[in-house]
Amino acid sequence: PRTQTYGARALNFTNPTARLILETIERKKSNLAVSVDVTKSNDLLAIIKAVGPYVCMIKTHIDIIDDFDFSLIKQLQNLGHEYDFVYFEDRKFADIGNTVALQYAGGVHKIASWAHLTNAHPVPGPSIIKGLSSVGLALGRGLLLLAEMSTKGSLAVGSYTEEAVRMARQHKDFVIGFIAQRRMDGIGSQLHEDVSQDDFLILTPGIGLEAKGDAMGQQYRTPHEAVFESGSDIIIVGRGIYGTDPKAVDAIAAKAERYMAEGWAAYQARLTHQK
Ligand code: UP6
Repeated sequence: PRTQTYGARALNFTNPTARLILETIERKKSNLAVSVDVTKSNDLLAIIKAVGPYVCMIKTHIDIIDDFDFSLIKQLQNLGHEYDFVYFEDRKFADIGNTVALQYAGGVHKIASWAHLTNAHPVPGPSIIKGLSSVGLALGRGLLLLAEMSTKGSLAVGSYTEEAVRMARQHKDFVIGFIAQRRMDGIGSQLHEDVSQDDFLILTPGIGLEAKGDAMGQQYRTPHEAVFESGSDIIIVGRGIYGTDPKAVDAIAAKAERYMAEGWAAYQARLTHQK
């Protein structure tokens, strides 16, 4: 997968969301996901409009919206169709199967009804996948496991990361990839299982061209480091794009275009250069 095109890799998956993501990346020539972590609906919508042309994916934290009303979802979906991207709700589920199924299907946000993709911490074990897939699989949704985190002192390392890969391999119909800082292929081969047919999407947060981190433990690497050196498939960029002023939409669009270009150049370099 490291040296296969996104378009060709669509055939490695049966999950419709995985295929949709890979086809969208190929169509738009963008492996950029923008994480829009703002608290007002209007800012969220305005930023999505500004970055829409440059992204394959918008990542949300829908539970931080102060003025949330379910009518926002229809507006998000309209933008998704207009600009041709998918939604990833970064919910980071972490509870027992029964509870996560309720959280995923219901509550105020009804995540499964609109988010193509969501994610879960592997900490409860395989039952969390069972719970979420009981809701999402029939809807054609996809799940990522958090195999690693971008933060200083993360506990998601070593055997924890390995077990996340093992869990994913047993549920390939629904688990389509990982939140991680690098490809997990090497780990797969340490499991003493046949991993030759594996393909998982690697989505990498903690990406920034200017800052090296923030005051709360976040750590940044560049698109080139993530995609070319570490084999990541999708770069997730938040504050590096919408920065300090969520109203400056022209500057936000220009930054998105720059990250898109960097991410794509790193991918093209990866296809042609052996590391
Ligand atoms: N995120 C990380 N690191 C992880 C997992 N998720 O930063 O390991 C998420 C955060 C935030 C985004 O919840 O929404 O990615 C990163 O935002 P930033 O680019 O503004 O730092």
